[in-house]
Amino acid sequence: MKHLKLEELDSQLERNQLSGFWRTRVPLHASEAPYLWKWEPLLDGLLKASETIGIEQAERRAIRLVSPHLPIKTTSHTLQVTFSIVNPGEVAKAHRHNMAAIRFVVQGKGAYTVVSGEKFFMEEGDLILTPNWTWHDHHNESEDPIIWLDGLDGPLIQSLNILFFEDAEIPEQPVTRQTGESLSRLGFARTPKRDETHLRGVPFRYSWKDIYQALKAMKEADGDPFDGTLLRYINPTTGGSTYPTMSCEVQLFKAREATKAHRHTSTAIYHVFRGRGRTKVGEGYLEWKKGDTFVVPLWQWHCHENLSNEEAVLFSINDRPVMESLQLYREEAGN
Ligand code: GTQ
Ligand code: FE2
Repeated sequence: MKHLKLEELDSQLERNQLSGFWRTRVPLHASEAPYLWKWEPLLDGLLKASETIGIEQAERRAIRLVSPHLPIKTTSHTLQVTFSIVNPGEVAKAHRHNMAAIRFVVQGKGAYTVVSGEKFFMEEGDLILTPNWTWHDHHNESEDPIIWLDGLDGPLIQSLNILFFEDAEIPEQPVTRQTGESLSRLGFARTPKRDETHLRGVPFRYSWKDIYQALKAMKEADGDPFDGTLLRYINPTTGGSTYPTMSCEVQLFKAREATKAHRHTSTAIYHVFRGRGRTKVGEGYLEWKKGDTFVVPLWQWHCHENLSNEEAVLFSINDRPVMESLQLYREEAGN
């Protein structure tokens, strides 16, 4: 038998859409650099956009946080954070998509989002859920602009090539439920009726007043050595994570509190709701204060420190539910 040269073999395989394992190696996990977006240029951009871009001109008047360390324009490889501004009198028209989204209110009050026929009013610090495939439109009938953080599992959904999106036929969906109905129906007790769509997460509002009261009450107990006083926003119908793709969390650090380092296979994006401090990621520090947003990529050692004598509060979203459901979640404590 004629001895085939390696190059000839490779090109013969290539012509037939085949590839020998000796040619390429599958890339292993590559550690990714963290990044922090400061509040001032973001706020400036939002205020300028609110003057120059009509709400009808863009689907949403939102500004994306783009990591310089990723091949696509997104905040992390699984999660996206954008900030939206809605002026008094404006309506951001109804649509739905199979990305799950959250709104965390940063500035303003009295606006509302309609999700699946229910109005959810927005005050600073409130968290409002629009689960995958729920209709949602935003309204501002207050006197002042409102700004909120949008968190989405968009990059994950895109990477699975399963992103679907629909505009509603009418710009404002009809309001068919009482305000507060979801809290009454799901927040305290539940009938045993099964509705599989609840597994995707439920339209819901977690009021800052209630969350802050819970944080205050917990603060007296010992905090977590890695996370301070931390709350997870659970799906009230399952007791599980906010969404199957995303967990929302909030944590409080007491004056000068410093946490121990750990690392895990989930990626988190943090928004500074109150206070100032720093987070050590790998060998570097991200210095943060109110309004800043930062990403801690997976498997990076990190620890937090409150640098003031006031309390500090971080709101965050992460993809831990994805890693857990795929049996890929792993965590290590530092020294
Ligand atoms: O408000 O519905 O920032 O669908 C990105 C996609 C906001 C929204 C974003 C969205 C929305
Ligand atoms: Fe949306």
